[in-house]
Parts: sequence; structure tokens; C-alpha cells
Amino acid sequence: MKIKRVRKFKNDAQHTTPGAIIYWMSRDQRIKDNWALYYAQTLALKYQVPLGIVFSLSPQFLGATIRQYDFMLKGLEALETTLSEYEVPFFLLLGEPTDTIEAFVQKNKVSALVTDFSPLKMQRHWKKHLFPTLEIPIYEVDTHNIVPIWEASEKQEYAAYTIRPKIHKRLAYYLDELKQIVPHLYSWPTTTHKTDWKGVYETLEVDEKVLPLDWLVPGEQAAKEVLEDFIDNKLDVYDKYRNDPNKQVTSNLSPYFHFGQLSPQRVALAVQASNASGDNKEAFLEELIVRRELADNFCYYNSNYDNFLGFPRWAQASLKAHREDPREFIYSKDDFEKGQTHDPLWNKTQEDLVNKGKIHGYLRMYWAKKILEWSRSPEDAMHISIYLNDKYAIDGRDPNGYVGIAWSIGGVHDRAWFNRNIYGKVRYMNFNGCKSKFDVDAYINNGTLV
Ligand code: FAD
Ligand code: FO1
Repeated sequence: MKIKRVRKFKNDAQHTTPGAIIYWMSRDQRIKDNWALYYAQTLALKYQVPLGIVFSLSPQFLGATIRQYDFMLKGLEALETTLSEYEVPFFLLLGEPTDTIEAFVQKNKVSALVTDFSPLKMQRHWKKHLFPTLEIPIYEVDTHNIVPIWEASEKQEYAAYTIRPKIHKRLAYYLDELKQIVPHLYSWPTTTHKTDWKGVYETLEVDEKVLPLDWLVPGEQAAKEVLEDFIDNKLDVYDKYRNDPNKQVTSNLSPYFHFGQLSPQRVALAVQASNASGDNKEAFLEELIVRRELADNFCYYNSNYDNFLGFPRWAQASLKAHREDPREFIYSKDDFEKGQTHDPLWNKTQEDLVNKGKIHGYLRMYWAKKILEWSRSPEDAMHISIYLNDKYAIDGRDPNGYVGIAWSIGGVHDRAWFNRNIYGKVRYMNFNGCKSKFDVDAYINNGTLV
């Protein structure tokens, strides 16, 4: 394993006690292909101590509903079952990590903690408050990005063209074969119990009206099957049809990435090894690696990733200059949420978001840009888009989501276009543009995700 994937907090903290080592799992909820878990076991074997996985379940999380919690919890339940083959117990702690982890560490005399990486503010807030309270070695492992975020670039990148060469330069080194944990040699010192999964649902304080999805199966095994199906049946036409919502050739892997049920590095290796043509591999790997890791880069280096202040200066200035432009249509959050606009294409995208939990990638841009066009201000548009995406999308509250919305509304990672009403210099999209790309009527009448 490449050691620069790991960052140590408190460089002076030493392994002084023979206590167990824990992996505090958050973003990367999988056993296979998980560098953080692998590193935790490497340490535990070195110090000849037990190993455990701890997950701290918040009763609410950034507007998530039962749709996303159910996907996550079903994945974790399957993970707990598989983990029993490894002599590594799984502990689901109820509450915010800032309340649960320290108590767990004290009670179990934990000797070191390993965790995964996320660029988002909530996880950073947890770590900022928790880590100073722990007197043990703490390691953070980036097992989500192929090139660890702190290795890819030391600053916020302007666009794909600036990060691409940096990532490509390091790819041969970091895109190596993944390593797996083995059954652990040292047993957890106290009796451990299986999680009461039914009881866990009762602790949640989330909206239960947004129902779980029935077309997408959660968990590592399902993720593997979706990947295989993509490679066997879709990758070969990915480049040609990925922007056509009627063809549905995109991978639908984003929910699995979001919850860490699948490793992007595994997907990159599998795609590279496939028989697909070079163009298709290249088009897919550009999205999977460059665009996805660019989104993490933006959120990591710009804490305004979810608001107007995160937009580039040219976009802020031109959106400000067009703030008072008359709007032909203005809709409230409620109108948008109910899909009650004058535009049947937009209403259909919103219907997909609400009912299927996912809008086709090409139409996600149209969806957010029209929210800008039909809102009172870009700030309102950001707020409404993030609210809707995070409430209904199965892959919501992800760096890709914040950046996709900021790209659409605020020109993040894009260039200035010519000036126009409301949008200023932010790139415009319209209904006729969609008509020239795909059969809009067919999508409105029959569009489906699978
Ligand atoms: P595929 O085309 O199969 O792509 C494979 C993988 O590449 C994706 O799973 C994703 O990890 C990555 N990828 C693809 N497109 C992008 C992109 N534009 N930026 C960064 N990474 C990309 N993505 C989310 O994961 N969660 C979101 O909440 C989300 N919200 C978005 C909102 C808007 C307004 C926009 C414009 C984009 C959003 N995206 C989001 C990015 C992108 O649309 C999705 O990642 C993609 O549609 C997921 O479907 P897929 O897995 O079938 O994609
Ligand atoms: N991470 C946690 O560590 N604990 C949680 O309770 C938790 C809930 C949750 C709900 C919805 C969701 O979309 C994500 C959630 N995550 C949780 C975090 C998630 O796994 C990712 O780390 C971040 O969203 C960053 O991508």
C-alpha cells in the first residue's frame, strides 16, 4: 500500500498500550478494496492486537431521508454479516461521532484509530472536535480517491484541464492492485453482540415519506453485480450514448460510490482490464477519475462549495449584474418540489428525482440550470437545488452533487460564456438544445432509469 495514502494526526502520538485498534468507518462502507481497513489491520497485526470496525450513526444527517438511510443501513447490515468471517467485530454506535467515539475509545482501551477521508464540512467538523480529545495515534486514509486528495494537488484547481495532468501523472503509481484483509489473529477482548437492525431504524429522526428505492439493491455484492452488468452490456456504447437519457447506458454506480460500497479504484481497474474499446474506456475513466476527484478537490479546498461565495469571481460578478433581470417565470421551492413548472421536460426530471431517486447525468445539468433561470436569485437557486438533490437523490450530499450544482448555477470549473439574461456569463442550456441531443418526447413519455 502506498504510504502517502495515510496521514497521521498528532505526529508525536505513540502506540503505547496493547489495546485494540479500531477503524472508524464513515465514507467508505465496505470490506473489500478498502485501504483504510487494510491499513488498520496492518497496524493491528504489527502490534498483535484485536481489530474492530466502528460506525457512528447520526439520527439525522444533512437532510437525508429514510430513502438514503435505508440504502446505507442495508449495506451495513450485509457488511456486518460478511465481517463475521474475519474475526473483526462491527460496532454500530448511536449518535454523533463527537459524542460516541471518544467514549468507545476510553471504554475499550483502544490503542489507535484509523478513519477514512471526506472533504465535506460535516466530517471535518467531527474530526476537528474529536481528534484533540483522543490521546492515541490517529490515521486518516484516503480510500475514496485513486490519487489521494493531498497528493493530487495542493490547491483548488480551476477546471478539469488543470487537474487532469496532475492526476494522470500520478495514476500509474496509485492505480495499483488492491489488497484485502484476512481473518484476524487476535480476538476482541470482550463479548460482542450483533446489531439490532430493526431497533436501529427506530432511533432515526428522518423524513419517512421519501420512500426507499426498489430498483437498486444496496450493498457490496449488489455493487459488484451492477459493475459487471455495466462492463458487459453498456461500456461499449458509453461514449456514444452517455448523454442520451433514452439509452440509459451510464453505470448507475454513483450511489455505491457515495456510500463507499464500491471502490472507484476497483472500477477503474476492471474497466481498464475489460474488452471495451479505447474511446469508451477513456470517456468513462475521465468521469470516474478526473471529474470525480476534481469534485473532491473543490470541496476540500473551498469551504463555500455549497453557496454563492464558492463561485469563481467572474461568475459572481456577472450573476450579480443580472440579479434584477426580469424573470418570465418564478417558481417557489414548493412548485419545484411538486414538479409544477410550465416545462414538461423539467417536470419529468423532477418526477425521476422524486420517484426514482436519480436523474440522468445529462439532464441533471438542465434541471439545475432551469432552477437558476426560474428562481428569484442565484442564492435561492443554490438553496433549492441542494435541498431537492439532498432530499431525493440516492447519491445526494456528495462532493459530486455540490460541484455539479455549483457548475450549473455558478460556473464552477467552467469558463465564461457570452452574456445573457439572468445567467450572465454562466453557460446556458435550453429545451431546444436538448431536442438536438435526444428524443425529448420519448423521454417525457417513457423515460426510465433501468
Ligand atoms: P456514469 O456516467 O456512469 O459515471 C461514472 C461515475 O463517474 C459516476 O458514478 C461518478 O462518480 C463519476 N461522474 C460522472 N459524472 C460526473 C460529474 N459530472 N462530476 C463528477 N463525477 C462524475 N453525482 C453524484 O454522485 N451525486 C450527486 O448528488 C450529484 N448531483 C449532481 C447534480 C447536478 C446538478 C449535476 C450537474 C451533476 C450531479 N452529479 C452528482 C454528477 C453526475 O451527474 C453523476 O455522478 C452521475 O449522473 C451519476 O450517474 P452514473 O453513476 O450513472 O454516472
Ligand atoms: N456517515 C456517518 O459516518 N454516519 C452517518 O450516520 C451517516 C449518515 C448518512 C446519511 C446519508 C448519507 O447520504 C450519508 C451519510 N453518511 C454518514 C456519510 C457518507 O457516508 C459520506 O461520508 C458523506 O456523505 C461524504 O460523501
